[in-house]
Amino acid sequence: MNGVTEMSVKCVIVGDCAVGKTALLVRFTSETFPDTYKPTVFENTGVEVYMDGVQISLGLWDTAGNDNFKQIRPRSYHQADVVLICYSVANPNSLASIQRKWIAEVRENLPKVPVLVVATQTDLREVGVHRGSCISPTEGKRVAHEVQAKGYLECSSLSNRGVQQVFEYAVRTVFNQAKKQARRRMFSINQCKKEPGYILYKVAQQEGGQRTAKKGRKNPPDYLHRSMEPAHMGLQLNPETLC
Ligand SMILES: Nc1nc2c(ncn2[C@@H]2O[C@H](COP(=O)(O)OP(=O)(O)O)[C@@H](O)[C@H]2O)c(=O)[nH]1
Ligand SMILES: [Mg+2]
Repeated sequence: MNGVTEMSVKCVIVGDCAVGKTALLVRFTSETFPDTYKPTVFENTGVEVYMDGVQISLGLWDTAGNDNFKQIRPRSYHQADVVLICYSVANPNSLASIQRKWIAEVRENLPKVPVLVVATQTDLREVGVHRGSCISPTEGKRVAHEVQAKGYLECSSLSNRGVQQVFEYAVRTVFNQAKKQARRRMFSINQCKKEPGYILYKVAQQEGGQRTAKKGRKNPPDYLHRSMEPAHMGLQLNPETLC
């Protein structure tokens, strides 16, 4: 390999409560679907991935959507490279929240960082009580366009559709941004191939296809390990108000 071939990408995931943010991250990082609902306060994890021959430490920052955690979220936004704003196709309020709340909060903290709008729980278009009343891709794309998102993706963590593509798109977006701005803490952008036919490999898959959590986390940088417990922040938390 010539020159620098590593970079780090910090990806933050936000959106209303229960739209499936945590399930999306769990599906991507461990290739399972969490079968119990566990409210998120503030968590981050990291995976090593490859794209276009560049090794990427992809930091994934989960957040709690509840407004009780508004004061915590700026810590998640700090130095983010890309933000995923999620809504559930079965929950119109969660789509409205993107325009009413999320884009303003993200822009206040990260005026220039690329944002992607991610539609979750798309399996509910086909089964269950919401079938027939779910939000269409056209409507989701319209909102993404209005908030000037860099992209619109759809996925289902339950049926494992579109999940990998969400993170490929996120990393590619950061690549493109880095190429354009030739900026900060990254790497020699000349190492980045120009053709769009990128492929994102997790290290686990690159190294022989055995899926173990360990293989997917090869020496992530420090910040990927850091976990911020609410107790450390002097916050009084009521478990019933978490999401
Ligand atoms: N049908 C369906 N349910 C999902 C999907 N993703 C998450 N859920 C469910 O939605 C609820 C909230 O998920 P969670 O990931 O905790 O949402 P968060 O609050 O946004 O992190 C849980 O009961 C999940 O089982 C999905 O892709 N399809
Ligand atoms: Mg969560």
